[in-house]
Amino acid sequence: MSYQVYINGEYFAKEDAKISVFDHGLLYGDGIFEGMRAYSGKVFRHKEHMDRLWNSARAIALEIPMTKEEMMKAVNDTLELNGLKDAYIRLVVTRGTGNLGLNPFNCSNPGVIIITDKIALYPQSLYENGMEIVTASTIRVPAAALSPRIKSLNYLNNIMAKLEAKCAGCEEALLLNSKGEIAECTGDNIFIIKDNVIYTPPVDAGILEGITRNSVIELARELGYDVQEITRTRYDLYISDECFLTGSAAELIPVVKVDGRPIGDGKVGPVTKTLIEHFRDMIVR
Ligand code: PXG
Repeated sequence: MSYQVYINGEYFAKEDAKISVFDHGLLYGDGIFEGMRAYSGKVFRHKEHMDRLWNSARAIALEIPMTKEEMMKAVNDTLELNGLKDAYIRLVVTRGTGNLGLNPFNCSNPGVIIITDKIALYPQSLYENGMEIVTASTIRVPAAALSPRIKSLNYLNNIMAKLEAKCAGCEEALLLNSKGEIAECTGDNIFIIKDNVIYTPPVDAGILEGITRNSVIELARELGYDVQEITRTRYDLYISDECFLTGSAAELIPVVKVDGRPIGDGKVGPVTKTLIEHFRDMIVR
């Protein structure tokens, strides 16, 4: 089905939504993005996504040509124009059109793109029965090379790991950092539960600070769980009772097998179930 896409203040039918081949977003992956969700017409953690986008922009010295308030309005207008209440929103800011050559200062006019669409989640069966993941041999790009906190258009690191997942017959892969510690999955953060304590890697492990991750930490603490943001290794994962992933697209999804080994008893655990239930209450579709 066709819908309208926002590009630099104008709307185009999906088929006609095009940008220049000289945009450095395409030529060099020079740009940033956000993936957001709307539930019942309201963007989930809208302000937090704007703050992260603006921080990503600042980190790559990219000036977003509008204010956060204007951007939020553009997102809401695009949702409304397309008659969407429950949706996935892809917000992209590119460096803009330049010439051949890396120099970002040769680019004029950063490009702002807003795509709103129905969301294709993982199959429902994975939410009920849990998913299987594998550890990728591709390590997460170290912060000293390119901070994973920047949600940049350079996703090849993640895509290399996603290829490993798909080749192993899985939907997701776990990336370790250069120290061999657990970082995150290709498009999701990871949580591990042992003896009723919930663990998730700290931002310093070299991860994207997920908006869903942060809201699940908050939610779990409100429910009285002990949540610890500390470094974990695969040892901790292999001996854990439960595991789940978080992301704007995936929401909360249980993991029941890693590297061919069952986690706990290989079934979706009680803490994960409780959190999924409360997360659903929080988002109110
Ligand atoms: N880690 C990485 C590397 C991500 O890209 C997350 C964690 C979760 O963050 P949020 O803020 O969404 O809770 C992400 C974001 C997709 C898709 O199409 C998903 C993401 C990024 C790009 C595409 O499934 N997840």
